[in-house]
Amino acid sequence: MTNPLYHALFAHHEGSSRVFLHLADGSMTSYADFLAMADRTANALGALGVAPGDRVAVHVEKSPQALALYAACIKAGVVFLPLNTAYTAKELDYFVGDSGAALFVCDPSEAEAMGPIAAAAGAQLKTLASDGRGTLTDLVADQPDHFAAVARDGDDLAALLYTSGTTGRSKGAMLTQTNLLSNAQALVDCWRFTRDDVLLHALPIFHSHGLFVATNVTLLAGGSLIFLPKFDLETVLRLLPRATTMMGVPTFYTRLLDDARFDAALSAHMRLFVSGSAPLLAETHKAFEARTGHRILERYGMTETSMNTSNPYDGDRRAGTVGLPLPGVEARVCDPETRAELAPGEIGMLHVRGPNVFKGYWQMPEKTREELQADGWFITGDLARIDTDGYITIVGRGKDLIISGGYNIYPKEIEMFLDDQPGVKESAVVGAPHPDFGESVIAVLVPEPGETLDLSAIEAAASEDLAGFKRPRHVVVMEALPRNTMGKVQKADLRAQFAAVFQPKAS
Ligand code: MLC
Ligand code: AMP
Repeated sequence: MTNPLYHALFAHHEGSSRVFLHLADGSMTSYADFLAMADRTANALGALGVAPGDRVAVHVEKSPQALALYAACIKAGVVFLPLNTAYTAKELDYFVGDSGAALFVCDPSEAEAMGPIAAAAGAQLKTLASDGRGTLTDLVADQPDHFAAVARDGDDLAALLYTSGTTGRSKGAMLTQTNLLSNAQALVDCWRFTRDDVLLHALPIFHSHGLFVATNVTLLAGGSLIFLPKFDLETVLRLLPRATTMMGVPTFYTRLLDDARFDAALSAHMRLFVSGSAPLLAETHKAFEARTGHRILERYGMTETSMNTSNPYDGDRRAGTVGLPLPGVEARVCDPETRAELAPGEIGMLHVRGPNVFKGYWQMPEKTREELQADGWFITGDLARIDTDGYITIVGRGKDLIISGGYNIYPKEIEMFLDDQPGVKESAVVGAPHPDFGESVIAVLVPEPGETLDLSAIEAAASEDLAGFKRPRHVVVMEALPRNTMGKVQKADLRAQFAAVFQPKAS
């Protein structure tokens, strides 16, 4: 009987009085207390009839209890399905239904709205608030402190993470115990994590970066987390002196650099800053080094693969590159059409293979076959170049995708929504450089002949249906979209036309 992921991440902390979580208010949670909470939560899952292999959909704010639910799912062999807190009821309806979740845990404030969604999917509904209260917690409180780990194979699912797609329909990436464990092991090694590390954790825990990278790495190494509800500049500046490491999306680093209080003295004791989820501009890398003396370590990953490449801990952290493949991970650049491997220095589609690569898309065998080849190579959708010394540079995207503040936005999904709005004949959605979010969303709308669009009604509908981070930040009405002779919309033209929309105006 074994459960490799539970054993590697959690079992060695059982009974340990060492601190695992430092909260913003100064309170702390020991490993022993955290694991007792996880065991009670696992018993609560059992009491609800949630069985190994079942999915638990989780739409809650970041809290120690929410993290304990993750640990409980791993221990109980239940598939953890975290959902972005920004998702609207309409978006959640799809995820809960598609995953066939046995249990849906949501914030108490949304319980009424989520009732019909859970009922339609045949899921039980429980609540958990950011302060740890809720109907799930009430049930957890009555449970015994011990739960025996459920046996799992490395190939069993540990988590299901939805990622949007170019067709507009989200796909559930199935991540196994081995996927998560092999990646955490590689990162602990490469980034030299130890039990002395204190990681400033301001990322959400519903995505790969905050959950599988920052949290799993810390658990495996036995360090602790300064566990913040979100990235709040004042809190980060206040608590940074207590940390040894930090992980973030590029927006974290540009926001820090925008504040003069962030200087060499404040980060003198830090050993590592890691960036990922979106391109870190070389100029940010350089400005960071000039201000603090630290060279940010940039790595590259995806929901489907966790982390693939990293700049080296020792050696050249090359600005503008994502470094070298992690141990056990292979990377190659191929012709997007023929899939023939290209020579070093040539730009093409990046493929990766290794124990980190997911098992496939939930109940989408065809989609899985399109992107995950039978020989294990996964087609990332990112355009890259591999230099002769092995360094990889992501030069663009072969997929139509906007990354805003580390969140992925697929234009197709927004276009499908906009095309359905009254008076809209067609639409095109493109990204443009944004000083805070890296990129942000522009919508171009074409009205039906003779129609005048009610933009405020469209905006109101968007706030009902689309998560806030996906909503267009700039809307333009045009008589027609630019098309080539084949009739294909020329998004590159639109991107060029609106490239400066979010840039600060010269005074
Ligand atoms: C929030 N808002 C955003 C946004 N985040 N808009 C665009 N892009 C974003 N990323 C909007 C909200 O809808 C709201 O709009 C307003 O900003 C204020 O919300 P907030 O929650 O107070 O925002 P803020 O705290 O400023 O959040 C920005 C952020 C956050 C960058 C700190 O988005 C964040 O933590 N991003 C990290 C994402 C992440 O973890 N990605 C990893 C994916 S895994 P309004 O209109 O309602 O006022 C992955 C694999 C890998 O990619 O390689 O790691
Ligand atoms: P997600 O689907 O949210 O996991 O996002 C994965 C995508 O984020 C990748 O396919 C890349 O396009 C992008 N990404 C992640 N890390 C980096 C990075 N360091 N540089 C450039 N793009 C990145």
